[in-house]
Amino acid sequence: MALSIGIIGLSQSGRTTIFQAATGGGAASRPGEAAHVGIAKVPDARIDKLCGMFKPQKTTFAEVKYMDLGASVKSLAQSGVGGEALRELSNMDELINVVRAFEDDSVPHPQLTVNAGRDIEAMNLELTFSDLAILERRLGRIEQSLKSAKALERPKFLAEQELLGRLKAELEKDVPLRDVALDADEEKAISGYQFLSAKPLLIVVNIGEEDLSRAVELEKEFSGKFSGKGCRVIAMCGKLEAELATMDDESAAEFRSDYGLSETGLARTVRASYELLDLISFFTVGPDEVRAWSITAGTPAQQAAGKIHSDIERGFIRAEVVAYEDLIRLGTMAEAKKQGVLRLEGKTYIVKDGDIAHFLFNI
Ligand SMILES: Nc1nc2c(ncn2[C@@H]2O[C@H](COP(=O)(O)OP(=O)(O)O)[C@@H](O)[C@H]2O)c(=O)[nH]1
Ligand SMILES: [Mg+2]
Repeated sequence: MALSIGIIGLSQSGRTTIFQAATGGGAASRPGEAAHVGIAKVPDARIDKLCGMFKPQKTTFAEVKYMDLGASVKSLAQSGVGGEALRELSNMDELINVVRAFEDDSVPHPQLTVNAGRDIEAMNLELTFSDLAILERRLGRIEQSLKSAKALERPKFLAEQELLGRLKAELEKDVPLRDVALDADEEKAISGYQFLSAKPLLIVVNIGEEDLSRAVELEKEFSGKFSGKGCRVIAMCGKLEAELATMDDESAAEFRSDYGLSETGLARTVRASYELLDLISFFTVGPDEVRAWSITAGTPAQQAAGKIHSDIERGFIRAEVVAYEDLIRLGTMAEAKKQGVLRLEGKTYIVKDGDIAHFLFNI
């Protein structure tokens, strides 16, 4: 299943502009749905190289699903029957907060003035507020349950009450839950709540074209102030990215180099998203298809094989693995084999970013 990323932010901050740049402008809203959903291919130069080598009939990039929610968290909580939109947001793997830093008199700002730092803090507060409301409701219910709970059930409720109470105290100090140290059991105990402030957050500072020459500097400045565990900041010009996304590759590259940009905004966004989620890619190759697969760093080979098909995971025998750099250096699979860099790995082998894998299985 594709990784899903929810785009939030104040209105007129450039959410739709960036969403359209990310999905090549081709995203259509699904009928009956307020939010726009679009799939973006995860750009990866290694796939292009592998395609040159294997000339496959089909090329499949990893994919990311973006959802432009078209609202801030607060308005999501207030609108929507029974918080439907908020629930949708809480199902995302990651959030992107688009923050306006561009000056443009023709685009009204809901806060009247442009102040990216203020808006970042305001959205962080919206996330912690939303979580606080969920926590308080749950704590109220636990209290009710404790009144009539049987002796055997009490420890479970009391443990949850203690944990949620601790989280509540942090939220009240405006600390997002991703900053709270929890052990594995506690993580598991709260995972069902899908707390928004616990999700990885990518802050995209949407700068104006006139600030492009200072993009790196601005990114550093905002990163220093706002990045942290599970939270990163990148700066880009949404409007320029959206324009470049509609051009053919050659002209876009020319424009890009004029502006001193080496990579597309999408590539940077996706890479940052990947890093936040601790995702890596491995590849399968052949004349039929060259394909990228996303897994969490640290995934063992057998489980990685399950990404391709549950049968391969079930009947896993071993994996033939070669590192991307080795294959490119040697030019062919046959040469990789001859030079001894094509390895046989067992089910507990930890798959690395860029591994080219072929799984042998038997069912
Ligand atoms: N000057 C300038 N305008 C932008 C930029 N990004 C978005 N806009 C404009 O700001 C307005 C609001 O953008 P939109 O993406 O619809 O914002 P949303 O409400 O967050 O979805 C549109 O008129 C965009 O063209 C930018 O980087 N620079
Ligand atoms: Mg919009």
